[in-house]
Amino acid sequence: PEVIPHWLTKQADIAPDQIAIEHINGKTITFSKLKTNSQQFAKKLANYGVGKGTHVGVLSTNNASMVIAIHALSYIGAVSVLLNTRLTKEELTYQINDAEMMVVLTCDSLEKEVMVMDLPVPVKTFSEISHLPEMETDLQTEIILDDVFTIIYTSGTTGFPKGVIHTYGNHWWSAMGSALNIGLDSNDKWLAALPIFHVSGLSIFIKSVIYGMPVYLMEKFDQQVVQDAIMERGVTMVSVVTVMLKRLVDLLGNNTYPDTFRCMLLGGGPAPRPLLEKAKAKHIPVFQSYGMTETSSQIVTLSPLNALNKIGSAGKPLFPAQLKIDHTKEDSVGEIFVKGPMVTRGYFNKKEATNSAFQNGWLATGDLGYLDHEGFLYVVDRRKDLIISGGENIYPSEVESVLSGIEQVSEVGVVGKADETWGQVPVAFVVAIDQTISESDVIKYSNNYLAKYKVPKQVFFVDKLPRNASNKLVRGELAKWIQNN
Ligand code: S0N
Ligand code: AMP
Ligand code: MG
Ligand code: MG
Ligand code: MG
Repeated sequence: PEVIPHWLTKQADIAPDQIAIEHINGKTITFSKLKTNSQQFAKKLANYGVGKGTHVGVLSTNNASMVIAIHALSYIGAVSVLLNTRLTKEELTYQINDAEMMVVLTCDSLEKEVMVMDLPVPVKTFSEISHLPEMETDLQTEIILDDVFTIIYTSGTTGFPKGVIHTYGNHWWSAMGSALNIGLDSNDKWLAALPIFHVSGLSIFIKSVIYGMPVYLMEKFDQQVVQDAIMERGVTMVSVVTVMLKRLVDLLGNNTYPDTFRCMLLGGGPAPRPLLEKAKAKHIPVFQSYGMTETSSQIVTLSPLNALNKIGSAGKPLFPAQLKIDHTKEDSVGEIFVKGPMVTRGYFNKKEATNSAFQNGWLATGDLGYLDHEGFLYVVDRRKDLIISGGENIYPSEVESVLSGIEQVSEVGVVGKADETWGQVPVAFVVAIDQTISESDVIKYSNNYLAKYKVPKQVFFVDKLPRNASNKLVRGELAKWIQNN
C-alpha cells in the first residue's frame, strides 16, 4: 500500500513556526503546537480504549479543539465520524448506531444540549478529555493512503442517511486536485466559516496541513467578520455556499476587495445567475464548483480565467478527475458520472447502495448536466428530488417517513419551494384521516425528529396525492403546483 509520512508531523517538521490556525480573537496556533496538542490529545483519548479502527463521533461547532480532536484520532488510527450539530437526538442516534461509534466527542458549548439527549454511547467533552492523564500509546508516524480517515453522512433517496467513507488518499487527492487548479501561494490564508462537520469545512484544514497554509477559523459565519478578514486580516481565499455569497455581495455595496483576495470558492449547490453577475460586476473572484460529500469536496471547478465567459458553468474536472455525461437519450443533458482518486470507495456497511452507485469505477451522481463544446460542465438539475436549503441537503423521503408517523396522517408528499433566503425550503402535502390535525401540529411533531432546516415551512392539506399508474407518488406535480401558487 502507498504510505506517506503523517502529514501533520511532516508539516510541523518543515514549518514549525508557521501559523496553522488563526482565531478571530487574534490567538494563533503554529504547526508545531498543533502537532504537540494533537498528539497529547491522542494519548488522553487512549484512556477510553479508542484505538486503531475505532469509530469515534465528533459533534462540534467550528473551533480549534475540534481540529485537534480530528488530528488526534488520526494519530491513533481511529476514524472520525463527523456529526451535523443541527441534528436532533433521533437523527444522531441513527447515525451513531449505523456507524458503530464507540464514543462521541463534543465541544464544551454543546455539552448541556447533548447530555440531555441520552445518546446510545458515552459522550465526552473536549475539556473533560484534556484533564485526563496521557497514556503510553504508539502513535501513527505514517499515513496509509488506503486507510479510512473520516465518515460523513449524506442523506439518501431511501429515507435514511448513509455514511460516506473517506480514505486519507481521498482527502490527499482532493487537496492535490485543488492546488493544481487554484495554485499555491505562500501568502495564502483560507477562511473557514463552513461547518467542519461537512467536507466543505473539513477539507480546508486538510489542505492547511498539506500545503502549510494558515486557516482563519470562524466559529460561526458572519458576513461583516468575513469582509473585515478579507479587507484587513490578509485572508486570500474563502469557501462559501450561495446564501453566504449573497450576504457578502450585499454587504460589499460599492466597495471592492483588495487584489490580494484571490478566490471565493463557491459550492454545495446551484448558484443563481443574477448573483454571479452581481459578483462579477464587483470583481469578486468567484470560483464556481461542483462536488459532493462523495467526492471529498469539489471535483469540478471553474477557474477565474473562464469565470467571465463561462458564467453559470461549474467548470472542468480537476486534474486527477474525469467526468462524463451519460446520454441515454438523444439529448445533450444526461446524468453526471465522475471518477478519480478523491471519490469515495462507498458507504459504510451499505454494500447494495455502494454497488448501485458505481458503474465500472464511475460514480453515478444522480445529478443532471451537459458539457458545452469546450467541455465545460453545466449542472441543470440536482439528484433525484434533493432539496438544498442554505447548503444543507434534505431528502423528501426522509421528511415523508417522519411525517407519516403521525397518527392522523395517511399520506404525505414533500417537495422543495423556491425561497429568497435559502434557495429552497421543504413544504409538505398531507392527506389526513380526519380534520383534527393542523399545520402547527405537523410542524411541532416534525421538530422532535428532524433538524430545523428539514422541518416543512408550510403544510397543505389535500384530498389525495398525485400518483402514477404504479401508484408511485409524482413529486413533480406537487413541485409544479407550488411553483404556480
Ligand atoms: C448558511 C449558514 C451559515 C446559515 O447559518 P446561520 O446564518 O449561522 O444560521 P444560525 O444562526 O445557525 O440559525 C438561524 C436560523 O436559521 C436556520 N438555518 C440555519 N441554516 C439553515 C439552512 N441551511 N437552511 C434553513 N434554515 C437554516 C436555523 O435553524 C435558525 O432558525 P431559527 O431562527 O428558526 O431557530 C449555514 O446554514 C451553513 O453553514 N450552511 C452551509 C453548509 C455547507 O457547508 N454545505 C456544503 C455541503 N457540501 C459539501 O460539503 C460538498 C461541497 C464542498 O465541499 C464545498 C461546498 C461549498 C464551498 C466549497 C466546497 C469545496 O469543494 O471545498
Ligand atoms: P452534498 O453531498 O451535501 O455536498 O451535496 C451535493 C449535491 O449538491 C450534489 O449532488 C448536487 O446535487 C448539488 N450541487 C453541488 N454543486 C452544484 C452546482 N454547482 N450546481 C448545482 N448543484 C450542485
Ligand atoms: Mg449529500
Ligand atoms: Mg449540500
Ligand atoms: Mg400515519
